[in-house]
Amino acid sequence: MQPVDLLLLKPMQPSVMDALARSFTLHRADTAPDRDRFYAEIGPRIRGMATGAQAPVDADLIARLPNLEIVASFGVGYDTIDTKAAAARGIVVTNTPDVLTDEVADLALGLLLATVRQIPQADRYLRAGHWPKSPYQLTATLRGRTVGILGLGRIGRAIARRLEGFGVSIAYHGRRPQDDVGYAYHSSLLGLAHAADVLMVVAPGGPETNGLVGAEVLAALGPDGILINVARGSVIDEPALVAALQAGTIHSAGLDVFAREPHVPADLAALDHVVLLPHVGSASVHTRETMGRLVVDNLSHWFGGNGPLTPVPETPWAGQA
Ligand code: 8YV
Repeated sequence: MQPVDLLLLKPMQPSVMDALARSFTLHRADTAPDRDRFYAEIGPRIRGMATGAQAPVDADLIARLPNLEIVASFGVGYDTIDTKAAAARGIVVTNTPDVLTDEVADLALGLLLATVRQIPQADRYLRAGHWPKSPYQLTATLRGRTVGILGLGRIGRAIARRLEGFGVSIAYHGRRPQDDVGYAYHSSLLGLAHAADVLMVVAPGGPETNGLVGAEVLAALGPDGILINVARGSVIDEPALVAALQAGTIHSAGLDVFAREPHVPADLAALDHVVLLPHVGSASVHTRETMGRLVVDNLSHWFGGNGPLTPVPETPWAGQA
């Protein structure tokens, strides 16, 4: 049997490329000299796609692939994939949930501690040789804080479980209260921001959450407030955040994600009271390898006739019970 033709918009990590190349015929869109010609020639042969969050899969692209059956995405968030256009054609989209939950939750806690206690700043201070002259300045504290979690999904819950060990109060906002947790529920984000002095953003990206954390929410968080974002940059109104940080209407921020990655606004990078990371939430060797295996396994299962392993809810497939 002929191997299935698979489209890649960009190269993926070497272990994934090797595993895919063993089972599929790979076609790279990014190295094609003439994109239109590439899609005209190769498009009809493509039955599967492996992709990551950096390359959007929009309705136009989907339309160029008339025999596409599955899009296997590397990552839990799939806001760059037009799942509506995929569902309309019966195309299954898969993501990589669960396997990165603990890794991202660990990073979120690290980022929170780094931001409150100024760990990177203190490191910079030591390396600059300032310590012999005077001790590092005293910092804010996590003691006595209420952490408000925006989005109590899998990762939000893993963060909350870790926070329990830190002795802070935990509250959350989401579409609905969840019966099996004892944390305080707020039916509005503004209510949560008033009640909390740390806002931990873990909500998915996409049109529904675009700019959700704006000037009003930041003002409600208050001058001691700390914003942590490990979700998507789009959830935050970035110019409003920069303005709040510059004016001191919030205390600080720890950000792993940005609105236009890998570009970080110069105004943000110029501030010393923020901790900025280059989207590394899931980026350990262990977790990225596990995510990569799940991408490959989703494709192998599908083309082996066994259905997808981790389809997203927006794209039910014909064989689903
Ligand atoms: C990855 C992520 O950085 O899973 C996600 O949604 O944002 C990260 O784990 C990204 O998807 C890698 O391309």
